[in-house]
Amino acid sequence: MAINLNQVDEKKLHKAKEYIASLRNPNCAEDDVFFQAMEEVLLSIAPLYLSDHKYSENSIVQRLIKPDRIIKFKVEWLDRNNKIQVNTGYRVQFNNALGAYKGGLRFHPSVNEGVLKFLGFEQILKNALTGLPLGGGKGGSDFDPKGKTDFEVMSFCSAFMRELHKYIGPRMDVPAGDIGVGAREIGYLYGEYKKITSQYEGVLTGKPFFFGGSLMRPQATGYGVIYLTEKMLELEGKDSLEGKICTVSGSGNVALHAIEKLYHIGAIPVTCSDSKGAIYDPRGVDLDLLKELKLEKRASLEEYSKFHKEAQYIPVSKYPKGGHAVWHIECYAAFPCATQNELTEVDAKALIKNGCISVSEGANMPSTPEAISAIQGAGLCFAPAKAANAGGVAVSGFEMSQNAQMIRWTFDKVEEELKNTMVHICTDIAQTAHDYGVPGNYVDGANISGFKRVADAMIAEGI
Ligand code: NDP
Ligand code: 2IT
Repeated sequence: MAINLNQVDEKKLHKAKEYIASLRNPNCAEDDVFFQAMEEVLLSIAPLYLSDHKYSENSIVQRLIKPDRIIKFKVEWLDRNNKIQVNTGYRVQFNNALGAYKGGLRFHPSVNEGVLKFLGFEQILKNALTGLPLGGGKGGSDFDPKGKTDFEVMSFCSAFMRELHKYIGPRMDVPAGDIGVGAREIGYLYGEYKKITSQYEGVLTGKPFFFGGSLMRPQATGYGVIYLTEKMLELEGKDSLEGKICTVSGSGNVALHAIEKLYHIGAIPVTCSDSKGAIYDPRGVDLDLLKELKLEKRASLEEYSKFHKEAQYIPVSKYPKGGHAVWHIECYAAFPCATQNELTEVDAKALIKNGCISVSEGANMPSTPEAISAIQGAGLCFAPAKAANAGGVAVSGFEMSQNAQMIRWTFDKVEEELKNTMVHICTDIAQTAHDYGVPGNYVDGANISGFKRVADAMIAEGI
């Protein structure tokens, strides 16, 4: 049943908004990001929820916003001096209405329960949008891989898996990578899982290719963002990215592959960033150098300007007040690919003023609510994370299929399926936005489409 989101009883909507606001826990700052993610979704779906009573009759909102369980554990590991170190590990198993819990692991000092609840909640709807049988979850640790030796990372990963293995399985919960967790970490985690269980099974995705990983999984998220953006621009009657200046933030897995795909299609990505600063290279960033610095040497971006004198390095201390340097550079399209809340209202206004026409979220929730409002208010195209970055988890789903069947897809096959998936997600959310009376609003389109799939499954499965 499609309803016009603009024609819902104002009084009921007001009450719904009061209920949503009451979900914020003022005594727990950690939960702010979780509330931010939840509020956006609940505001999008409120008119649908109020009009189609099956959702309230089945208490869907109350059930959807509570994780099935949060597993929290101590991780004790040995550092290079044989000293015992202690971190906290987590797995948030949020919702498995559509399939096994699925979502990445983040290793970063900022990880806490609130961050993982926000990521797990987003993951439920993102995974639903892929059309694959995947539930939503997320996990990780406050462990910081930066500055650690390979041996220390291995020691930590083994200790982490010694506890996590009790709660995961190829039909139960399948973790993958996220910030601070790439092929190296997945390799160590998988090795330990196999030692403990003696099972060769697809319990993790993002594995290196030679022991069961899917071709293209490293590229999938970044490439997927660009495929979806190209489709969105086509649907919205805008010029393609070919020949256009683009700005990208981050310099990790997602950012590097978004930059790579931008080059493939003839666009000119001129920026990237890390947690210490940003690079602006007006001729287009040097991707080979970036890969060497970030993937091989794990160095700071400051090194980049030693090789390219004409490039500008802007340290975080020089960023505009309340903003981020990358978004103040003129561009046709912008791609935030680093972390949450890295694109503020100040940044959004700069993008709009400089003539940017499109923003696509490669990272999870990189734009603040105020930034999204400004971007949509000014009529820019806006592709929300749960749609734009779904290519990573989609190829993880393909990896699970390949592992279950003991087969390997070719690079071309994975790429074709990824492209189809991203185009399908884009047309689906555009159509949903249209059907519900908010054409061009890809945020509402994604939230409603994902919500309906999960909620309908929850209703069909009962309690
Ligand atoms: P990586 O660890 O490979 O890279 C993260 C990048 O973001 C680095 O450049 C890092 O800089 C920067 N960064 C991390 N935290 C901060 C911070 N607090 N402030 C400023 N910069 C920061 O991670 P990914 O590329 O995998 O992930 C990037 C984003 O994409 C995340 O939001 C993640 O959740 C999302 N994502 C990832 C997917 C995947 O398949 N990997 C799939 C879908 C979404 P530095 O090196 O200095 O730390
Ligand atoms: O945020 C994400 O979608 C990911 N980090 C990837 C999850 C996955 O299971 O591949």
